[in-house]
Amino acid sequence: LSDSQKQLVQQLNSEECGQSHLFADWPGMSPQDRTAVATQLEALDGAYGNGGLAGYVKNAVKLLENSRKGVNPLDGWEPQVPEGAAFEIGTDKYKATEAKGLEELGSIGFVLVAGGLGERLGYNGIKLELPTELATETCYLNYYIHYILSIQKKYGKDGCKLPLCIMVSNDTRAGTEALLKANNNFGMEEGQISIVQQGSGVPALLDNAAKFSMDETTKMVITKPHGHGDIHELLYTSGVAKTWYSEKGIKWLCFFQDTNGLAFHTLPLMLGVSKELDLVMNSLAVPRKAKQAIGGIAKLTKQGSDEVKTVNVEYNQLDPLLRGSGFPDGDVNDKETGFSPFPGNINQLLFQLKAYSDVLERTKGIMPEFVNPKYKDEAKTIFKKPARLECMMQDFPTVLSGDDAKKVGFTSISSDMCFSPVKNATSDGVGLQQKGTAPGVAATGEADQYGAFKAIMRSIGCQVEDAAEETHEGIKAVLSPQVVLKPDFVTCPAEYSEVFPSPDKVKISSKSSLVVSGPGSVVIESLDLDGALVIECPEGETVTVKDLTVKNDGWVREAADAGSPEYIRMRGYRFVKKETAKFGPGGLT
Ligand code: GDU
Repeated sequence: LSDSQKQLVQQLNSEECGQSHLFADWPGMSPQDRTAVATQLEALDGAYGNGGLAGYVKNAVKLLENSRKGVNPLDGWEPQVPEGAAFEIGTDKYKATEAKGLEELGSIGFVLVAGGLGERLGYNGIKLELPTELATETCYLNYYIHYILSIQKKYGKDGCKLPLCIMVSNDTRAGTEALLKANNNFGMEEGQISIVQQGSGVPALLDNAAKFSMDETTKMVITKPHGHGDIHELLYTSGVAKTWYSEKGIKWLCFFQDTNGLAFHTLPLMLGVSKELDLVMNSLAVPRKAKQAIGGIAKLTKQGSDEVKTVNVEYNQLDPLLRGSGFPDGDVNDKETGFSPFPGNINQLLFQLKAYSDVLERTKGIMPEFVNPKYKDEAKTIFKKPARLECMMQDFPTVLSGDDAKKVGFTSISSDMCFSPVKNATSDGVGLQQKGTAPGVAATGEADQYGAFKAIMRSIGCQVEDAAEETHEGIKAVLSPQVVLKPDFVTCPAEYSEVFPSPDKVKISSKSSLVVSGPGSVVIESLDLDGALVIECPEGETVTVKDLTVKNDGWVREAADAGSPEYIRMRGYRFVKKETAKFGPGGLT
């Protein structure tokens, strides 16, 4: 062992750290096996920024003790519904705020958290490679990058490259890198993407003394993920936040998740709100159904003081907090609105980069942690399965201080405009849908993307019919017509009036499919569509659609079978493209 490894072993072996069980079998082990364990411990020690493994034990013992005693970290805080800005698509208020945000769109950096395994979804690959919808089969990573490149071209200063940082984990790194490589970074330049990796997790804990769980055969420590809150520490240690601010002229930071195909329609709106209200941190929020697995944003006031913070209360903590503070029914819907009074956090966050980066310099990006052990006994001394400390990225307001702590708010809009993740296995989604909660499955993620494009088109006056709901694998969704407007055609509602200058002359029937992409300039003046139409325009060219009527057999759906690929089986249907009209600079083909 190296000297540093010997020191670490000694430290962990000490009574204070209480990990001697890890080394009990060392006398009989080969030097190679011992080195392997010591190397793992050293890596875990280095990866835990909040004091190495000794710090981890100390923090865990404290949090486990609080959990055993039933101490609620939010005890003594009174929740209230916070103030924020709520919007509806198509209103003047929406347009005015979005217009303010558009001015900032060219100075934004993007952070994609994609280290999660997606256990609830049960998909075998990385989630970023999943198709967002079946009309074009564009995968999530392609969609995100294509969007960033499109706003860079439209709103960036000459030669600017809007940066993207992707947080991966041990589970997702290889898949993410392979996907980027196979597709030449989907058009981004090499230096434009930074990849940061979460540690390989933190030790799983067996008991209240924070004894590490160990694999009996290899004698290695068993680890579990530490949560998406790691992103802040990584943006600090990698220097990404600081470099983007000081060298790349980036002013805003947008955090988003791995499978939300509606992530960006409302980005300029959010930017407008941040600018107007001078928000250091702005969370995109949606009306939340009680008990839905999204946190509630709450304004908390410390009893007997004027200390106030606006923060996400995670879905498992909201009910006990409410019950303990004057809301005896806990997390329930408001009878009038049918929604929880607390806006739902969808973890799409927008920060002022300067303030954010300054906080990182002060805190090194360390987030508060929590532990959630499930106990077997009443005395709360035996765990059903090993626990671990976790942290969440939306907890950032807890490390803000002074004036910054007051500059936290949210932008709320109905979820069909901004949020439809693919997180759940179809069978679980069926149950959620029956309860009236968004199922978060592949089919609804797809339907909602078409739905958002259609809603924005309707908001400016286009005539877009909707077909009846279809049911596949027990999930109900409106899958037709399919409308996909690529970001090199339009990136946000403000642009729709430019590309549809006479919206009342655009008619799309319920059995239609419309896919429009640039990168050249496309304007749709008048169109009567009853079938499938794909409009494409190469760079430097122009396409004007005028007096065009298209009627054909279009695209239909057929049931998936056992031989279909996994991304099709999770939907239960596939597309059969019977007939497609194509329109380009030369007209109809
Ligand atoms: N992720 C990581 N590393 C991790 C865990 C997760 O990068 O260790 C990433 C995932 O890849 C994903 C994002 O973080 O992109 C969110 O992860 P989950 O989907 O597992 O998160 P949850 O559904 O548990 O909850 C989070 C927030 C909620 C709510 C919800 C909305 O904690 O408050 O906003 O997302 O989707």
